[in-house]
Amino acid sequence: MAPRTLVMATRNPGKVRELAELLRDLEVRLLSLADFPELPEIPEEGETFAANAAAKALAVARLTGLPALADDSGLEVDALGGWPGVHSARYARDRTHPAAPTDDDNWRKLLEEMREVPEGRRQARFVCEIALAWPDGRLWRARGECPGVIARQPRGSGGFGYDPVFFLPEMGVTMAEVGLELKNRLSHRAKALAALRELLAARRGEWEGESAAPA
Ligand code: ITT
Repeated sequence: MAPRTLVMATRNPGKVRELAELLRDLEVRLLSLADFPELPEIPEEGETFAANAAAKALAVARLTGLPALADDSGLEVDALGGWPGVHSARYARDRTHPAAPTDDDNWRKLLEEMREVPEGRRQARFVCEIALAWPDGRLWRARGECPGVIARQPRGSGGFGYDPVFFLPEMGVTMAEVGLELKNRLSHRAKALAALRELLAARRGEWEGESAAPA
């Protein structure tokens, strides 16, 4: 029987680390875009997480001929009208930072934008849309959210992206302080993947026999 393989359609090493751990129990060979250096950049021009995740998963499935799992995610901050949202990865890009900003550039800009926002109005949520595409164009998707508030100072060194400034009030720590195991129990990514696995388990007959069996 051919090896069952799934491509994680991402170039973000933080996502690869978390997804690989979340999918560890599956009998699936996991690849990521690091294994396909020749693939072109896939433009993320959608206005929603769902549209971007679907576009990434479908493009990578078509280009590799393998089932592909994409994650489009970001941070929605109420006081900023939902920004940075789908712009999260490029939030700090401007004339002085024309190249891809680093995670630190992005959260520093966020703290600056939030400087005048009082306690009690700093609610935010991480959002993750997961899309799983087959090379023939079939697509499955699911969403997960994780609520929190924007801290005033960064804390912690785990995770990636905005984790150091994303405070979890019930736990009294930032997402960068909880460690991979706990993050993978409460994060937006973990919830989206759990929802996808439930969907796939409920509709097993529709994909069984494919080259990846993510349920
Ligand atoms: P790929 O498109 O290659 O997957 P990317 O980093 O460009 O990588 P997105 O367009 O989905 O991915 O942007 C996601 C951004 O949202 C990411 O760069 C972080 O800034 C932020 N983000 C998403 N999930 C996060 C998490 O779990 N913790 C902290 N920040 C997160």
